[in-house]
Amino acid sequence: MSRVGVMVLGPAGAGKSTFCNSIISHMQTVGRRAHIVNLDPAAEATKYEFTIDIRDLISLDDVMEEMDLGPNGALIYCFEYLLNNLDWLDEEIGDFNDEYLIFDCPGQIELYTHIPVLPNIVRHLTQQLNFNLCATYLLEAPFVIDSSKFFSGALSAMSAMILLELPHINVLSKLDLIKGDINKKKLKRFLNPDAMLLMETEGMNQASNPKFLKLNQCIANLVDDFGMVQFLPLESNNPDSIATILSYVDDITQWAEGQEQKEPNDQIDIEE
Ligand SMILES: Nc1nc2c(ncn2[C@@H]2O[C@H](COP(=O)(O)OP(=O)(O)O)[C@@H](O)[C@H]2O)c(=O)[nH]1
Ligand SMILES: [Mg+2]
Repeated sequence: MSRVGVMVLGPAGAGKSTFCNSIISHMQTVGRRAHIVNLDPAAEATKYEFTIDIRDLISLDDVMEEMDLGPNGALIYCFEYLLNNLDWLDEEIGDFNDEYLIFDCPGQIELYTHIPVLPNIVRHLTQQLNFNLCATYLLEAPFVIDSSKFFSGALSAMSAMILLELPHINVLSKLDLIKGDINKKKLKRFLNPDAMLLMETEGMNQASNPKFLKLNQCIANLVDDFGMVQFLPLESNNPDSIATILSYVDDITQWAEGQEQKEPNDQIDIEE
């Protein structure tokens, strides 16, 4: 029995739900069966229906009203409730063998760090339900091509990678919003970046406060050492971009043994 899935992670607004829809639409065109599992209790309606939906177990609005909590407190409550009722998830997932499950996750970082609910759910899926999972972590390209934000984004991706202990693919989303050859060239440097070079070329060695220089260098070293510096480009409405990312996910989850990966950077058109 093989169960395969992809966790779609990243900050709120990074394009996770849109990406989930693009994956399922692509899979349907190539004749593969896939389902979206919505783990975001605050999700809005999307084009494709959720096959499994945390909102059938617990609703964020109900929790906010009944427990008199704000949205973040209520979100944490919802996840703690899910953790205490994992048999609900087991039952919902039930017989989805040999079909792809796409887990659309909420973006709040506290679900990884303050109380490790997402890591616990991931552990349950991999250890109890025998899932082969791959994590995709989305960061918005227009945000990340500013080098100081690149490092903070890379750190958030790294903390998800460390806490979830899953094979991990970093994705730069909303590539279509990067306009002009200068920005596109800049983007290429961030897809496969040399952290130390970025420090120098982006002026981070001349931080306004010299006290931060050492901190900046340590962060660049850390990003470099972890070797998690590659990002795949994503344009949600471009089928080639979805196919490329899926080829990596398939490779990691061993969906299709021996499948050749496409070269991601070929997608960016730059007139030299
Ligand atoms: N231009 C552009 N906009 C996108 C893309 N992906 C998502 N968006 C937009 O970004 C916003 C947030 O997307 P959503 O998928 O809801 O983000 P989530 O909070 O991470 O699930 C929505 O307005 C989307 O239409 C993309 O590839 N390109
Ligand atoms: Mg969403």
